[in-house]
Amino acid sequence: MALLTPEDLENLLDKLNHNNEIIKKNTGMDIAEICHAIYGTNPGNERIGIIPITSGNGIISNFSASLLAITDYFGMDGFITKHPDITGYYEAITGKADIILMADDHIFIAHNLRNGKIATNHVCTGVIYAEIASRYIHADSKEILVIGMGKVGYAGAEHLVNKGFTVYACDPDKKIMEKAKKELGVIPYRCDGTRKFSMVLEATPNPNTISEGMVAERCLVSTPGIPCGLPEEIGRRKGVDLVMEPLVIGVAAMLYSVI
Ligand code: NAI
Ligand code: PYL
Ligand code: MG
Repeated sequence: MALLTPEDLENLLDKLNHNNEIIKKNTGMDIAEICHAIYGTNPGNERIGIIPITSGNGIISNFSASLLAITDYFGMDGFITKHPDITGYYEAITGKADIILMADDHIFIAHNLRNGKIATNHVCTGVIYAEIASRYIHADSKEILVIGMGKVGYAGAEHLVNKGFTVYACDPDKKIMEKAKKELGVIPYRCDGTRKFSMVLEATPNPNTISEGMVAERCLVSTPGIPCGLPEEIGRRKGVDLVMEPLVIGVAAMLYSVI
C-alpha cells in the first residue's frame, strides 16, 4: 500500500483551505456540507483518541499531529495518546475517548466506541471524492470516469453507481475490472480519446494517468491519488478544476460517517 510521507503532510491546512475553495466554487458546498449530505451527521465535541501505531513501517512523524489538527478543524475534542499501540489504546479508553483513530500500513480506521460504528479511510475517501466529482455544477452529463479501481476507486465507483451515474472505469488489473463489471456494472473505458468526461475520479498511486483525450471542455478532476494523476500542463491548458488533497478530506468523511 502506498504510504504517506511527512512531506505529503506539510502545510496540510493550507492545502485543505485551498481545496475547500475549489470545492465550494464547483459544487456550491464546502467539505463539511458534503459530508453532512452523505452521512446526515454533524460533529459535536466528540472526544477523539488518536493512537500512534508502530507496526510495519512504523510511525509517520506528523501523521498523528495531522489527525489532531483535523479533529480541531471540525471542532471535536481530539487528543494523541502518550504511548503507541496497546498501551495507547488503553490510554484512549481510560481517557474517555468516544471515537478512536488509528492506522497501520494496511488499514486506517475510525471506531465509535459509543454506537459501534466503524469506518475505513479507503472506503470513506473513495466515497467523498466520488461525491465531490458527482456534484460538479458544470457537468455535461451523468457520465463519470473512474481511473483506478483499487480499494479507494472501487468504493467511489460503487457510490456513484448507487447514485445513478453512468460509470466508466479503467484499471490495468484485469481481475479487478472483471469484478467491477460483474458487481457494479461499470463500463470499461478504453483510452482511445473518443469519449470525453466532465467528471473524473482518479485513485491511483501513479502520475500521468489522465490524458488530454479524456478531458471535456469543462472538467473536474477529483483525486486522492498521490502523486497527482493529472499532468500539470494538461490541467493548465484545459483549465481543469482540480480537487487533490493528501489526508483531511478522507478523514473528515471517516469522522462524519461514525458519528
Ligand atoms: P490500490 O493499490 O488499492 O489501488 C490502486 C489501483 O490503481 C490499482 O488497482 C492499480 O491497478 C490501479 N492503477 C495503477 N495505475 C493505473 C493507471 N495508469 N490507470 C488506471 N488504473 C491504474 O490503492 P488505494 O488504496 O486505492 O489508493 C489509491 C491512491 O490513493 C494511493 O496513491 C493512495 O496513497 C491514495 N490515498 C490517498 C488518500 C487521501 O486522503 N488523499 C487516502 C487513501 C489513499
Ligand atoms: C491513510 C493514508 C492515505 C494513503 N495511504 C495511507 C497511509 O499512509 N497509511 C499508513 C499510515 C501509518 C500511520 C502510522 C502512525 O503514525 O501511526 N502507523
Ligand atoms: Mg483526502
